[in-house]
Amino acid sequence: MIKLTTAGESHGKMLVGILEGLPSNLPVNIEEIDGQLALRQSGYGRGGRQKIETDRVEILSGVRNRLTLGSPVAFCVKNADYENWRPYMAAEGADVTQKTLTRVRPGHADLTGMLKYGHTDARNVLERASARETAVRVAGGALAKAYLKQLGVKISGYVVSVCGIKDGKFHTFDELDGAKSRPLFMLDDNKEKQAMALIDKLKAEGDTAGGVVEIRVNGLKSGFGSCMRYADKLDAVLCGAMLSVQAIKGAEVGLGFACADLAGSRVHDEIFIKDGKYTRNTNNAGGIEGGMSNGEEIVLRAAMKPIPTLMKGLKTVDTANGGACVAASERSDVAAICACEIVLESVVALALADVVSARLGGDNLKEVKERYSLLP
Ligand code: EPS
Repeated sequence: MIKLTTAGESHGKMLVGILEGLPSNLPVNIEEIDGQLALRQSGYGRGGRQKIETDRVEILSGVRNRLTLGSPVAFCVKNADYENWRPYMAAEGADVTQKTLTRVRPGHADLTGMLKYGHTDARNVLERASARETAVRVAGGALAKAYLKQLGVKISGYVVSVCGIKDGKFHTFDELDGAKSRPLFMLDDNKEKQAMALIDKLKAEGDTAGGVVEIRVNGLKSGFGSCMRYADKLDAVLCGAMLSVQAIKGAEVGLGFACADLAGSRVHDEIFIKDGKYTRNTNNAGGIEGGMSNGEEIVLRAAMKPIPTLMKGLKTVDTANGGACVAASERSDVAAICACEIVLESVVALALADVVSARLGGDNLKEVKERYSLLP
């Protein structure tokens, strides 16, 4: 079992992760983790906070001389903004009469969290609900990717659409890498320019945008997941992981929602045999049949809602006095779809690493690789 636990508030001292279950002797490349963290901070449409932060991972335990020990890997990503927030956030004593938020934002965790946890200040909710938490999921995800890479399993993706501006083309797995050097991680130059212009317009209007991200898993052998236990169905596990990411409201596999509108003959991938190997000419199933990987590329898509902090503010209620008002906003990202893409790759890597290790077991990397190599 490979499991990540995270802790930390957006303007607290740091974010912390503990990743349990990695085998020993897995090479750990800190520069690679930092590279993923930098990608998570990149992308057109980000707000002022990213100018303050330069995220770096610090490994606290579980790794010696760039190799895992088999013990839990603990790590942190510090919040540079904590220096500005220490007087209001410090555990040892803070002024909680300042930086309060009661003009609760529609679409954020503010109101529901206040009611659930018994707070009169949404600050106590939003600090943890913030997508800042995803920084340590990306650090953990980089370790999960390193584990999967040892088995020849690679994860990549790109931004399919931003606020309805959609790249309708198919891209091969090898083409996806090119997305990371582009301003919106889109592969269609023309659509990306249109999306950037739309982000500029929304920014001027004090509004925000979401989008759709596609994640692909390449090189996974068949048989991961289960058709026997519903909770272990690979599609449920991977979509659940994606839906755990802040702002994700939809998830699909392969043709996804589109398959509901088509006849069976246009949906199911016919099976052939070539040189003694089963093949398919299409991949509408997105690499998962009966809750198990079928050896084809896994194709996942997730929909990110627009960020709920709008500079123009939506109508809401001030919980301090019950009066109608405009929701709070100090600064906001207009779009964080690139960050979302990296985070989705990371959570898919973490969930898949867990599925793989549940099937293979193995205390050291050699054992894991030998067991994987024995699978058909
Ligand atoms: C977030 C609000 C913004 C984002 C933040 C998520 O932060 P702030 O309130 O400091 O301006 O920038 O995301 C990050 C800090 C990050 O690193 O991704 C929210 O409310 O969810």
